[in-house]
Amino acid sequence: MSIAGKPILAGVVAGFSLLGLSIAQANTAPAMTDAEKEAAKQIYFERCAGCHGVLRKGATGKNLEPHWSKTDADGKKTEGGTLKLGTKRLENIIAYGTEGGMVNYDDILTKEEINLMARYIQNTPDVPPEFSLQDMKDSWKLIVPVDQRPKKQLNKINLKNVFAITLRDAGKLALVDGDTHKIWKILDTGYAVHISRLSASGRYVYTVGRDGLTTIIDMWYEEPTTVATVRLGSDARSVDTSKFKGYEDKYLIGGTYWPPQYSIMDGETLEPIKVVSTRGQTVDGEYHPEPRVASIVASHIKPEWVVNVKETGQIILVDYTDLKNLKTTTIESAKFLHDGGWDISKRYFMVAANASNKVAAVDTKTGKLAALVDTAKIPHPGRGANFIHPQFGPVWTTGHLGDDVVSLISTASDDPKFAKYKDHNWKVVQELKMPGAGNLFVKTHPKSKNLWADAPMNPEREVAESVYVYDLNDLSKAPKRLDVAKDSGLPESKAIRRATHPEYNEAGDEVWISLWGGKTDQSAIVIYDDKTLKLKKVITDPAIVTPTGKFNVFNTMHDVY
Ligand code: DHE
Repeated sequence: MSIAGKPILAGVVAGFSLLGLSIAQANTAPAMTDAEKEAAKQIYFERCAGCHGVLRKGATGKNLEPHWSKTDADGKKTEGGTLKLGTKRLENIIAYGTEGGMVNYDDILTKEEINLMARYIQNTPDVPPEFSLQDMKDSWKLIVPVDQRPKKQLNKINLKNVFAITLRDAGKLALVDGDTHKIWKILDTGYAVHISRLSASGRYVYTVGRDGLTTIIDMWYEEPTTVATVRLGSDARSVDTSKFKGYEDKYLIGGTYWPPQYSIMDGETLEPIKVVSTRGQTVDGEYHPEPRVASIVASHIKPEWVVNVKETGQIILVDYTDLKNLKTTTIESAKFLHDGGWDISKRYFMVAANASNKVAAVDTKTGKLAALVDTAKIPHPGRGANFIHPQFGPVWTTGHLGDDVVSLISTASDDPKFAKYKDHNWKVVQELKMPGAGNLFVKTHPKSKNLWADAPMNPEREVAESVYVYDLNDLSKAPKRLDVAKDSGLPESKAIRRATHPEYNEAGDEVWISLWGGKTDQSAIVIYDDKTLKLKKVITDPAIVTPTGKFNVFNTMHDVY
């Protein structure tokens, strides 16, 4: 594993360049059998497309086309490509990673698979088929029509404190009762579900798999039941519902990586209604054929969704009051847009433009960009964390994949009591030191005095298996390290078990952490008391396979973070 800013496998990485000089550069791609190509295509989709793109034009990851050339603003032409790098060098990069942030795959892929991938990416990219509204309609399965569903809640579970937990490599979702800490039900979903979001009423859970399979689960039955599914495309990451008054549970929107588009569906049945392409111009004025839809969020103050388009750096506000005559506002920001969340007032949406080391703040009241904030390297907020800083007023927080800090950004407020902080708005007002780079998620809660940060992508086992807790009453203090792997009581494993995605319960007094082991390792959900930071409970079960994201119903419904 290698993360910018950390001296990882330096000898190996230095070896790459020496090796690179001595390798004869091939002009033609290595031959592959049809069976090899099929196997490589699947691995590419599961492991590589997220960062490098289906067309391999690069985003978070580098361009992986066999040959590319570009001319910068000064007219300087540069050329490169996987053919120039050759099989040996590509094998080394895939196996050991790079200092630029490419992770190592030597503990995930076999030597043969690494060789396969090194050869595959020297061949011309396969272009997957498009996916039309008609394709969506053909994939749609209404398992239980609305009039045959329960008319009232048939179970006694406190639905607001249920956690929807992604079991990544199992292709399943666990619903866990937050009051009793007992697994309520494990349901089949799409492959490697990315996120779950809640309907405005809190009755339905929506999930989307990387394979684009979207599922609606009804929690009013005695046991949670999947009532409809639909496919959005072949590669997807985001969904959200319509949350504005009068539109509760009416619509669902989903964003796809492939094809690059967003789709609008009926919120209770998932019946496809509309598909809109995001292909177009980047903020730099170039045409992009694969601008993928990253985060999507529903506004609470307008009948709108905020749709963040990764490669173009354009943020689209989609007004859902009249789907036949769809009104959208396109806001220029920076590349490549990824994840984000609301500020404390829920007027500004804060989204990471990770390759630009910036966070864009969108003013959803005026429909304009409020600011582009410079930050440390590769901000990765998840949805971020909001609190009132004693010196700087309201701040929104992001961690960084590429730097060893957590950044606090001052956000604007309509509340006159915060007017005195105006000069700080849209600036990083404080950076909290982390033990290294590789953070993915931060979290706090209005009732808490703690800020939690993980570091699952850090190459050091000790760091990746722990979480760090800052005391909001005294941010000058170093964070407290909680060794989640050790606290889980599980036997040591060869692979790193990454501690990730802190999530509060409804009351804001417990924090749940996923201990994300390998597919065949025992994983766990480790729960801490937020006040004492003492271990409260370990949920472990053979069914808890590779847990990653966790979404508390109440906090997700109301965007509490
Ligand atoms: Fe995520 C959110 C994309 C890898 C766990 N991830 C998101 C969002 C996007 C995204 C666009 C925002 C969705 C939204 O809010 O609507 N993630 C990607 C990738 O492209 C990437 C880098 C590579 C890939 O192939 O998918 C990627 N993500 C990962 C992981 O490896 C993680 C750690 C484990 C996993 O389950 O795959 C992971 N991503 C998450 C989680 C969220 C997320 C838990 C939701 C955070 C939240 O609190 O809302």
